[in-house]
Amino acid sequence: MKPFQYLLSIVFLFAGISCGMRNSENSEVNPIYETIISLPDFDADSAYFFVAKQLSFGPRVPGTKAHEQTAKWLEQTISAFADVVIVQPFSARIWNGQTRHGKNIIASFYPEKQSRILLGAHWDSRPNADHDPNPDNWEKPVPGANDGASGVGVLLEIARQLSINRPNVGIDIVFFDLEDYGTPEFADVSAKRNPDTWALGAQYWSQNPHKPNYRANYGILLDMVGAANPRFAKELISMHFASDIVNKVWKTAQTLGFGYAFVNERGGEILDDHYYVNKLARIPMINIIHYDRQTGTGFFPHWHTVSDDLSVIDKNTLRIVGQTVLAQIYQE
Ligand code: AHN
Ligand code: ZN
Repeated sequence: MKPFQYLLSIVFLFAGISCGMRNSENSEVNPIYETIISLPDFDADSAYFFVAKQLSFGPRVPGTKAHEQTAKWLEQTISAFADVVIVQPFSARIWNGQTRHGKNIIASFYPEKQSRILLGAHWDSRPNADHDPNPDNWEKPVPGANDGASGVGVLLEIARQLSINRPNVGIDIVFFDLEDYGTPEFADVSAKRNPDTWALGAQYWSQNPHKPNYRANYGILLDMVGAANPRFAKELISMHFASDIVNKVWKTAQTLGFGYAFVNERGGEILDDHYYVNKLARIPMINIIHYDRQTGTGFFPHWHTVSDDLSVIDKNTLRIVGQTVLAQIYQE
């Protein structure tokens, strides 16, 4: 894996000089007119490998051996890239009153820097494929290739890039656990009334950050960022708490040529890890999440089915999301 670099040149053209740059004798361009930002090249093959590796353990359902093995591998892998890694164990009550044990995994880069960006994704997979067209599959786990592993895969590749190229800001990557243990569709109505059964790891971290008084300028959550034909509309909880960040990140994506996916449209209101980070930790965090009204569920076609496996992953989708987040980080 070569640390490819390319230059993103943003040339500010001012009225009056826009037609005057062809003069060969007087060809020195005033450097203030040209900002050159060196932008690392996101490696989608590397991100894809990280997604495939997560799936190789089996569904990362809390309480299973696959979950335990994945936690170990995640900690090991990100430790090779980060300055500090903290594993945060916690217990949480799930929708039916039972207890589950989870682990948030937090990796910090340049921990001495005051100015910080928080990146997140959930690493657990859902125990119930309750949106599968076949009811026999509702009690089966979701492989969670797009729903979970895609965001983690993109962030692991970003972690690798951060170990090679030093940004101006500090970065914290949080892999949230127990995002996807929310009340299943087949539960009775009274159980479904409690919205706080989702994002249990993010709820815990937001009330117990890995560092006391932890602050970040803003956060970006990645959820379902690996399926084909991606459509990232501006999610409404993100717009409520951090519209300036949403608009900034979408503009970055559009500048890179990814406007076909990062559309200037309002999405749904999606209760996800970022909601609790905004509400409880009071850190403005946005969610980049595949949202598509056409599919019925609002999400990608295989959402919460047994078919959310490696075959749904599109390397180009991983690339455009990863490159967008990298561009945002290295512009700060
Ligand atoms: C709800 O369905 C309430 N929230 C979706 C959050 C989610 C589930 N993200 C991935 N899986
Ligand atoms: Zn899910």
